[in-house]
Amino acid sequence: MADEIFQLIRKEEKRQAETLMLIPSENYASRAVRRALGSVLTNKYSEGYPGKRYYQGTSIIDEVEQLAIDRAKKLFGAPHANVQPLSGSPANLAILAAICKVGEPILSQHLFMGGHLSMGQQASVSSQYYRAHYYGLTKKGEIDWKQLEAQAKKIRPKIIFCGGTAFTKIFDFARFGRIADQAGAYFVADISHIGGLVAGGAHPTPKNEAHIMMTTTHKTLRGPRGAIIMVTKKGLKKDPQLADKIDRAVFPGLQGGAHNNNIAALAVALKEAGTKSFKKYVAQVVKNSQILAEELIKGGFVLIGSGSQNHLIWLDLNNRKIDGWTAAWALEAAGIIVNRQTIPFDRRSSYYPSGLRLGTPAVTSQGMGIKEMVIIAQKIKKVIARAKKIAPRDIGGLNKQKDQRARKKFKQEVWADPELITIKKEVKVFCQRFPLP
Ligand code: DSN
Repeated sequence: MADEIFQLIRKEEKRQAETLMLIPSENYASRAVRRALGSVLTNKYSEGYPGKRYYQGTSIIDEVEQLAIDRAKKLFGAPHANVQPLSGSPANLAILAAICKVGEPILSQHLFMGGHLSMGQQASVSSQYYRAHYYGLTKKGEIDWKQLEAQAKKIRPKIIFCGGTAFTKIFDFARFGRIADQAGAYFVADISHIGGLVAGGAHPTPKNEAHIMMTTTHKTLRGPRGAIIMVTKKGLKKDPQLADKIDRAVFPGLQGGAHNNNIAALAVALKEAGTKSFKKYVAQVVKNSQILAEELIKGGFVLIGSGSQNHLIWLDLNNRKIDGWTAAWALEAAGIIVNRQTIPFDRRSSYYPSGLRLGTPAVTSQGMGIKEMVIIAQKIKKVIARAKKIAPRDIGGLNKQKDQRARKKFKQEVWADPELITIKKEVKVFCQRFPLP
């Protein structure tokens, strides 16, 4: 009998194949990427960088990492790339450590307005080491430029971050760059969500406006889990030592041995991302997201930003009289996987927020197009209407104990709802037409 873990992997394969993966930060890596991830490169220690290692036996690892670096530099048009960060949060911490002294001010998009924990949010260590200030979004889902400009003037941050986990518009990198320049700050563009779109030309690049670009590698870029920190020409002009500072902050500052199997898989993904078919793929991701957004609006949903200009759709469920937690569990029971998300000026908590976040990178990797987006929007509408009908009244009420009891009951019973079971079966048949890589 197979080991329990292999049985669980089989189960997860089945789950992924039979459900609609609409979490905007997830994707399906290619077989070639997964083959490199599962390779013998995981056996090797290689602290240091190509040509300067603290271990013997690293000549091949040097070639692998150099190839990943060269491909990253070429794809994103940056003179320096570090491919060792284990993920986005450690990458942002490395950037902070490279640029700021402990206690210096930084400025980033607020977590509840789509920002990311790692850029100085309260629950992250980054807020203990640096004096974090925030800007938000307007009700229309635009960057609140007035607030950002005022904050930048007032606090003179060392870094202005742009990017996070939820934003549905095209980033105006030039405006971020100008504000950072006027404040004497470094402009760090966290393009984790849109890394693949930038690489494939479906979103403008910040390479001329930012001093540093950071992207995770497993979202729209469709690689293994990890991150790349890139120093731009502008960054090197501001500080010729910036590339060295970043490298030293990653290793030995924060990390030890590089994850060589990941770096190899990243090199494979970067090659794939340079192809014509990847360009086509990211263009379709955006088209699909726009259509899905339009169909949801037609279905009566309110979208932050009134649509989608990238891969991400941000629903405000207030007019549906249901919260994001309840909607997300009902959708999962129907085989549709999304995640809950606070909305700008949310009156609820981040655990039980008012919104949902959806995205099209994964379903587009499966080969779905416009026709399928129309069907997905209809299914989402049906599920949320059903969830509203079957959710106990006490959910979201003022009585905390009753609320918790009602949520527990809902989470247990939602799987047995006949209407949701029927939709789940339909979703399974629908997904089988689009096999995973
Ligand atoms: N957790 C990621 C996301 O889902 O956007 C960000 O790190």
